[in-house]
Amino acid sequence: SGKRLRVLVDMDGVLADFEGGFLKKYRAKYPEDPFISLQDRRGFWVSTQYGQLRSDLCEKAISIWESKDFFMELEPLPGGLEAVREMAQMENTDVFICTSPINHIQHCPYEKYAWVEQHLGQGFLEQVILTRDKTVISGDILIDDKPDILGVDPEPTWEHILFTACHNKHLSPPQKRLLSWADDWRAILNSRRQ
Ligand code: BVP
Repeated sequence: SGKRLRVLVDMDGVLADFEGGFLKKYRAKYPEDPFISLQDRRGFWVSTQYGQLRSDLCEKAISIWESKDFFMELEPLPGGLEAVREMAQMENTDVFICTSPINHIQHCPYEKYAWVEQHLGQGFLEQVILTRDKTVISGDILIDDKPDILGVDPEPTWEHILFTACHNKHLSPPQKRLLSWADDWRAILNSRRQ
């Protein structure tokens, strides 16, 4: 009974392996340069940590995700596609993929749609929301690996569930966590149903 539950699911770091895809392509393109292992990643912004390692590495890092096929070729994270498909089949449940494209617009927005089409099917394109400001999107739950999700609305409607990633696992966040897609995401959804 009650109203429908709207779940917003982030893409990079939640459904698609941005960190793994980045590191693999960075090491292939810049084999002579230092890199940061996933275990040593700290902070949401890969470019910031690479810039701290050596100033020229910031723009080298950026060149990786600005390249054609970077977003398209990201591997799905374990269990993510299955979870989103299951959510979409649940009664009184609407699921949307809510993701922020990079400002280098040549490839990323197209490839994000193409990735969803390839992995979840053409019908799922109806569920894609590209926005640079997630606070203006209304929902009951936002599952996202970014610790601080800010925008023009100081009081978003959603509860942010922090999805654990290499860059946030050492934090003590105010939010509830989802440790992985093997964790009990169904209980988190049920806790928000009325
Ligand atoms: O499209 C991703 C990659 C990009 O920011 C977007 C984050 O989207 P959400 O996961 O919040 O939806 N991105 C960009 C940089 C640096 C840019 Br300069 C970065 O270090 N990490 C990162 O994810």
